Amino acid sequence: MSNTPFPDGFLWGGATAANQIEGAYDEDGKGLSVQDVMPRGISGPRTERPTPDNLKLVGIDHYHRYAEDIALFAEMGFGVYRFSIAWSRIFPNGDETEPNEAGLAFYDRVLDELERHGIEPLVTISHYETPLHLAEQYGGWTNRALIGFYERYARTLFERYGSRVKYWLTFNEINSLLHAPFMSGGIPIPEGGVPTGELYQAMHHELVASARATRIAREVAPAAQVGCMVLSMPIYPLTPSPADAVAVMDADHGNLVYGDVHTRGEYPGYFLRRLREQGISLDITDEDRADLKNTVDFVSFSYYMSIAETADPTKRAAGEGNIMGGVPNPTLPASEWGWQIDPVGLRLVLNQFWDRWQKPLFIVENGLGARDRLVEVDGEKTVVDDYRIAYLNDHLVQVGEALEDGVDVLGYTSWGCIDIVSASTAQLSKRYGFIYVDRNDDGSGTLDRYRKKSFHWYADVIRTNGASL
Ligand code: BGP
Repeated sequence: MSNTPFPDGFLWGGATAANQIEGAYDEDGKGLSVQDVMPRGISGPRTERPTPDNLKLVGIDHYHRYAEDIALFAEMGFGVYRFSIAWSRIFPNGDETEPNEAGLAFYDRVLDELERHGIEPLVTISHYETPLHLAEQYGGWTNRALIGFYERYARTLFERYGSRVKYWLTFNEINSLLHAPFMSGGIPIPEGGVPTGELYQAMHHELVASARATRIAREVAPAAQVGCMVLSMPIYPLTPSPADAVAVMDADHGNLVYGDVHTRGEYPGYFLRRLREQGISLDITDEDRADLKNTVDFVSFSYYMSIAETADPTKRAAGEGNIMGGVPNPTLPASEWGWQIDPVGLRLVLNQFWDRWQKPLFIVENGLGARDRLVEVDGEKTVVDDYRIAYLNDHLVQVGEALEDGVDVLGYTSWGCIDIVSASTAQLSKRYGFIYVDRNDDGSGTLDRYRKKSFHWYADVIRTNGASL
């Protein structure tokens, strides 16, 4: 009996996103993305064009330091590394017919380094990085034309990298679109907000695009495993009243419909009722319905926190900067940003997704954002991040419980395996990494990298395949 529930071949690693790590926002022909005009993340207004206070313009300069960073990931023993390809590096405006070769060549170099170190790539095709031109000229994903642009982009990636990349994710947190239309769907937000019907139509376009990419992958890169990626958040009833249980079911349905469509190939009845009750009729063609039948090989998700729900909306509040609202759970502690810490919730959501979809699962984001302090220990600069070790250890123990429950889990990529710019706050002070990066919210710093205490802890976890937890 091995002394760990983690199976041989379990994929241990870390995750990042192009817009939060690379910088070089206009280098080698890259076009602007919606992120380049979001200097405050989802916590503040967009700007017309990039402003110097937008930390993502430089990020942590991974565009030039990728070899050094990947060598550090290899030092921890990563078996897999999740990263996104910046759509506007490949198609600067998004609607061109020919790709930007310099953009493609950059990711060739990243894949070369990963191969050198024997690290499996896990590629996110679209991670909140819609080309700004598609947002401004077409209205983002509310426009059906984006399906064709995304198809061309995905086909280009599968043709170029299909023999080197096995694991693909179509959209990052595809279920965030209704909550963050500009960041997630490239949808410009007018004064009165985006009409709900247009948001649901945009959601439909993304689901069709995801399914078409899955079909293209099967044609062009037969060895590829294509997954959807959703933001998971277990929802507990604030009281045992049936009304609160119904409130939980309704909130859960708002999240689960994306995984349902990706695994069943059609819209579930509860979703069609939701549209009917709001008087929304979607433009769904017969071709769309056929496309949606191209279901995924696995389901991946991010997990940070759980939330409570109640039939009494006056009790609603949300953690600062998190995409999904909800009601604070009085039984749980919270991070500095109000994200409630619930390791057991990860076991619950693994069981819920496995029971519901019976598809292999991949945890592609989990981590603790914190204000780390760089100190010197035995002459070395480091961060004594026992709080992050505790958070990750507790969550990984629960992954082990879910494996004992019989859940099929492919792997785990901790979010922000190196300090990068936060999506919600667009700051660097909300740090997640096993590696500290010397860059501050005012843009100052040397960009030097330093191993935190968690760097060595995680290397042990990987070396022992979880036995050291
Ligand atoms: C998820 C995004 C990631 C990452 C993560 C942490 O929603 O997929 O891009 O940013 O949130 O959130 P934050 O960076 O806002 O702390």
